Order: sequence, then C-alpha cells, then structure tokens
Amino acid sequence: MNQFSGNLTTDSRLSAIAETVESGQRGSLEDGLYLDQHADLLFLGNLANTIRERKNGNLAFYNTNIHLNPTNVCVYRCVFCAFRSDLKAEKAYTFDDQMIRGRVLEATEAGATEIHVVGGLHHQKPFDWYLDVVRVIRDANPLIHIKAWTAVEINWFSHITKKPVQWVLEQLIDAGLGSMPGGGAEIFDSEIRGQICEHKADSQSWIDIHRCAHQLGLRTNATMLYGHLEESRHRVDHLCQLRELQDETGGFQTFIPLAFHPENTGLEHLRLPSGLADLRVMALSRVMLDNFDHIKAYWIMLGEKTAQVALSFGADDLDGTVVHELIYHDAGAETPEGLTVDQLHRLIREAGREPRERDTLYRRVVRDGHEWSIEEPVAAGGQGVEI
Ligand code: V47
Ligand code: SF4
Repeated sequence: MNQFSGNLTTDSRLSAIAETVESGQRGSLEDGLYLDQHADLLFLGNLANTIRERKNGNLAFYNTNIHLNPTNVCVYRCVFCAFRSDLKAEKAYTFDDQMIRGRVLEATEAGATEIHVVGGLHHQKPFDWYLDVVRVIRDANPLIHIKAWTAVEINWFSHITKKPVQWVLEQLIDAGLGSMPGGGAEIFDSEIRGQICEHKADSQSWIDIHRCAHQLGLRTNATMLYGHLEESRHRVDHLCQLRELQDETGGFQTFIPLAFHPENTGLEHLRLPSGLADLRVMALSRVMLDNFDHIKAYWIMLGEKTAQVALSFGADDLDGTVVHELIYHDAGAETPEGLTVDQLHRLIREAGREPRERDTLYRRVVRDGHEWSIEEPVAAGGQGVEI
C-alpha cells in the first residue's frame, strides 16, 4: 500500500466509501474495516480533514486544566498500566485533603477552568473518601469544573457500596461532579479486554455507566486504547459501539484515541505505535464517529509534533495545559509535564488553525487578566445536547 497518494485512488470501493462519507452519510462497520486496511494515510487523512472542517471550521480547541491522580494504589492489575501501585509498595501514595486543596490552589492560580481527576481503586478507601475528593475540590474552588472518575471507578464504587450506578452518580453530582472523563474503555472486544484488563469493569458496564450518566444530564468523554494486542477489527468495532450509544443519548462530547506506551508495563516487549499509526487511528476515528462533535489529539501521549499534524488528520482539539500528568509519564512518555497557553497557541497557529480556549463543555472561555468567564452558546460544531 502506498502511504501517500492523497485523495486519488483507483480503488472503486474506496471511492464509493469516500463519496458516502463526504455526502454526510454514515460508513458501515465493513466500510470502516476496508478503509483501515486499504486506504493510504493521505486518503484517510483527507477524508477526516473534510469532516473536521465541516464540524469545526478552522478552530482548534484547548483548555486550561490541571490533573489530579489522588492515589496510585489500585486493586486491579491491568497489564498495560505503569501507574498503579500495590498498597505497600514504595511508590504507593495517597493524597490527603490538604494536598488536594494545594493542587486546587495551584489550579486556581494558573487560571485553570478544569480539574481532571482519575486514579487507582484503593483497597482500603470507602466510597466516602472518593466523594470527599470532589467535595474538597468544590469547597476550595466553587468555579472550577470537576471532570472526575472514569466508568471503571464508578463501577467500583457501585461494587463497594452495593448501590446502583445511578445512586453513585447522583451522590457525586450532589458533591460537585461536572462531567466524566473517557478512560477505562480500553478496547471493548471481550477477548482482548480479557488479556489486558481481565478483572475490571467489562465493556457492557462501561457503556451502561456512560448511558446512565448521560440520562442524568452529565456529559462524558470516550477513549480507545490502541497499539497493544488489538487488531483493526477490534478498533472498528469499538468505534461502532461508541457511535451507537451516541445515537441513543448524544451525551459524548469528545473522543480521544490513546496510544499505548509500553515502558514499565507488562507489555514492555511491544513497540510504541508509530506516528503514522497514530495519524491513521485519529483519521479513522473522525470518519467513523460521525455523531461526535470533537476528536482530541492528546498531546501528552502523541507528542507535540504528532498532535500538531493530527490537526490536519481529523482532530480539532489538543486537550490542555495538563499540569501533573502521571499515567503516561510513568509509562515512559517523554513529553513535558505541561504546556503553557502560549506554547499551545504556537502549536495550533503553526498548523494553520485558530486557537480557541474552551471549557470542559466546549463553551468559549473569555479572559480578562486573571479573571475568566464563559461565553454561551456552545462553540462551533458543538450542537449542545438535549437528553
Ligand atoms: O483508561 C493507562 C490509558 C487512560 C497506559 O476524558 C494508558 O478528556 C497508554 O482516559 N499507555 C486514562 N495508555 C487517561 C484518559 C484520558 C486522558 C486524557 C483525556 C481524557 C478525557 C481521558 O489511560 C486509561 C488507559 O486507557 N492508559 N496506561 C499506557 N501505559
Ligand atoms: Fe488500576 Fe486504572 Fe491502572 Fe487498571 S489502568 S491498574 S484500573 S490504575
């Protein structure tokens, strides 16, 4: 396969798929598989770029955010994870309220509009401890958007409290939860999932929890971990399952493909996906997820250079300033621990796009010195959601 023939093809099936997608119709699972296996990179990228432009014009979004991983102690042992720790291991840590307040203060001083909170599932912490993390943040900064706890964590809380997922989510919303990140989706295929994260929430639970969150009015994100044991059919199936739930609820805001970083994991023999593989997955995601407004190129995991190029391969968002990221850095990511707004602007402008600061819900952020406010309505491409 030639990697670089752009939108020219002599393959009539590829031309037919491109016509379908460009006319605003949906490509089938089989179309997705064919594209993934037969389209060269520029053909796929061109298609994805057309859709990106239709949905988001020339804008590329970013946000000012900070990460908090309150504990790395985890009952699970996902083989791809370099972040987790055993309870008594030297690297184990757990934040207390004071440390959480310190992190929020740092976020506030940096003008962050979002705090992104995920961590391990600590053997000895009750649900109240996790609820308290949200309460402490809310108390320390009533304005910051709290995007916290993946579906895997929600599933764990439901397990330890023996309460339904809806009850768990309602408690968290009462405490100040604003939305949920997209982690924990990994790969939905049960055979691959069984090999990389056997014991944690299965794909049906992940989907059911996001459905429940959407029904309660929470917006959530979705991810896919690629570049490990999965094959093309698993990735395409994953994307099709996500768009099915999105058809039903409209509650997903953005999709983030996550490249597997092997260092310090149980799959250390695998190689980091190449830049070309990253761009192919990005573009395929944009083409298949026709009902998602946004596709995120998470620069922390892609590296700044690939993330910048991804803005022409379907992505319209770079995530954010992301201070204090641990999950990828423990797995060998060589990216900086954070970028300044000026650096993000430069990356976006060099890619020929117009930077637009957004909040977690993709509303425009307007800054006046150290103060910030949110401008309604939802920015270009975001259609808002009625559930
Ligand atoms: O679920 C863990 C992945 C996820 C590794 O919603 C790894 O805005 C690669 O979900 N190599 C957590 N990936 C991070 C996440 C996320 C990131 C950025 C933005 C958002 C959002 C969500 O990280 C996990 C897992 O899929 N992960 N270890 C690793 N070694
Ligand atoms: Fe625990 Fe999450 Fe790591 Fe799995 S990915 S071991 S659930 S911290």
